[in-house]
Amino acid sequence: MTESNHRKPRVLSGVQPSGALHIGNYLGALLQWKDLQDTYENFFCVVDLHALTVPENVKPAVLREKTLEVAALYLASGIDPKRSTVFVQSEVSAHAELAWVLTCASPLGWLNRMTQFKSKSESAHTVGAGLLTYPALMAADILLYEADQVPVGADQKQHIEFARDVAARFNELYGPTFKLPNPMIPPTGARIMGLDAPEQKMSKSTGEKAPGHAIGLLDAPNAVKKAIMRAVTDTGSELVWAEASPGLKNLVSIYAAISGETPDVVAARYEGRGYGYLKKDVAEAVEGTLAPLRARYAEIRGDVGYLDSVLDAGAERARAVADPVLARAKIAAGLGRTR
Ligand code: AQP
Repeated sequence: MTESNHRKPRVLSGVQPSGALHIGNYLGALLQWKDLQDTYENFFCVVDLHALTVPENVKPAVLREKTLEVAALYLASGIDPKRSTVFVQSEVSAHAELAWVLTCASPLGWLNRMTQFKSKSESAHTVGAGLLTYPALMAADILLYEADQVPVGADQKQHIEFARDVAARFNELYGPTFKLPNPMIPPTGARIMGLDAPEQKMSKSTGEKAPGHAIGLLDAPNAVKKAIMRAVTDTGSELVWAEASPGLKNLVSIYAAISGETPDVVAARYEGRGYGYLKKDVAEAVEGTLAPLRARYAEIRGDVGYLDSVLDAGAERARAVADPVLARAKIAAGLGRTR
């Protein structure tokens, strides 16, 4: 842990290639990643091992394609591979190896308490063990890079607290080994709700099944507009911010996260006006963000070999950081013959 005193602080984050990325993933995660690139040393991975936790949801050929899609969306969102290390989690074997070591250090009670496990296991056809031990894999992702900060949406806060707790437990069991990470959650856009059901978080997996739930980053302009214009609000017709329903608050949050204003400032402009004005402006703001992103995405996917070269170089850089940390953890735990 000594070299960490001499380097830029580090950031690690990732997205699962478990479906089509949506505006919540963008506003909660990707948008903040982009702005961290000059201040931090950044590691952004496509966490494909996590996408296996509900295997029925992602067929192998789809997983391969989604992995490339997510990586290309990172770059299209402004992640610069010269300043940030972009890689695929399963191509750096230290993640799976450390995940086992941390799974063994994870009390079952802690895993059982995770709200994401509870909600995902309710809807899963068969509940795989990986769904339960997912936070230990996520802890491995973070701890391998000695990340200082983990920029995520609000739903991942509990998993980062778990990573801190398991790191502290490992350090207690085997001596100081891991640095404890901190969550970095944006003030606005950290929890974008489903457009069809604003009491539920917008999620990739629900978006795959329910049209009108999510705004996909690669959705066609008319689909984006339609989803926003049809977003569930309430039976009123003019905005009264003090009494706004979850659906209206969600639309205002989306606008505020894109414009960089606070929700109160945005809402003040629409106070007493019909919901249609707000929806129309949200649709324009979202399209203003997505149009250039889609164009850049098409360029990246059209440049044969470019994405592979970025991911090959990223995996190599990631291994150079992760492998020594894994080796240190294995020695600390008494694994293998090296002292
Ligand atoms: N609705 C959301 N609002 C704000 N941020 C969100 N994130 C997810 N949903 C929202 C953030 O996006 C990043 C990537 O998430 P993930 O792929 O690791 O998994 P997740 O949090 O479980 O995301 P989804 O979209 O709900 O996917 P599925 O349906 O596959 O589980 C994280 O930083 C997350 O906080």
